[in-house]
Amino acid sequence: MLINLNGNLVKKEEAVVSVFDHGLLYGDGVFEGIRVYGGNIFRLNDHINRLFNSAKYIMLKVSLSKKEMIDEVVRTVKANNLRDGYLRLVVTRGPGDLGLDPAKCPKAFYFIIAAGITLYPEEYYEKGLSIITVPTRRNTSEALNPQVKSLNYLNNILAKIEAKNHNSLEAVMINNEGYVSEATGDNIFIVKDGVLITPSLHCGGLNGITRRTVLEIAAKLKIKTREDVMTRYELYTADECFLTGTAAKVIPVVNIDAREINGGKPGRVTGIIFREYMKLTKKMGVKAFKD
Ligand code: PXG
Repeated sequence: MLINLNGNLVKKEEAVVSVFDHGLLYGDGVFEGIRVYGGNIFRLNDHINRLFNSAKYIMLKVSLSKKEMIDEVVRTVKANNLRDGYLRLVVTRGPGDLGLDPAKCPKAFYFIIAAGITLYPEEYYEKGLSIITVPTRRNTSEALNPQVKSLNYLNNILAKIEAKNHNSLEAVMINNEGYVSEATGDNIFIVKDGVLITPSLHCGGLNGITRRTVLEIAAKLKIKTREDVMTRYELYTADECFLTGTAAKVIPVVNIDAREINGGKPGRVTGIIFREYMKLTKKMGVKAFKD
């Protein structure tokens, strides 16, 4: 496995970062999780745009242009001959003296890992997940905007821990107003009376690329969609529910806080969306290989 460390392809053992990197010391940095399907880097341009927006929000100057970053991602995929897998693209504030001030870090640092990832065991794509809502609230937009994919994921990690403490694989996070925002690393959708509904972005969910793709698929299939506020009531009384994310793809949810959804079985619309999504994964994006 070769890791791209600031433009140099190095062996895994040599891929190390400084203990003075503010990405490590303060979670000061941004990242993207990207998938490769059959040599196609799925929606790479969208990921790069989101990365640069996250960087802009935290006033982090990426040392490459968007185009150069895309080229580095492609180069890393090729060097690893990665036809199917997962990419983790990280930009940190870089090494600098101790102290919060980002001005202590003269130059941002980046690395790209090309590897595999499984978020949920395969069986759950067939039988669906049982999930719970947790006490930890999603960060408010005015504290740390959830649109920013920063290296500071403790808000989500705490929710994940709470879920696992209750033997649940995933948590639904509620915002401070009591509205559903998202899962810890996935967006959430429900189907109610034939309408596909997902929380509006101002409720505190990431503007997920899988979420966007699912909304586009629904539009194409003439399935009605709505982005709206949603409480636990809407979750509990949904006809279907599923989560979306780069790592998770589209995964059915069949139980929320001990309320069965669709009699405990993955729903029909969920299945349709999943299959359409999988078709698109090999089409939309940047092809890393010529064949
Ligand atoms: N919400 C949050 C908080 C996320 O981190 C999503 C939603 C889904 O967004 P995309 O663009 O992927 O549809 C994410 C993305 C991991 C991992 O390592 C997490 C994500 C993506 C890839 C890997 O757990 N989260």
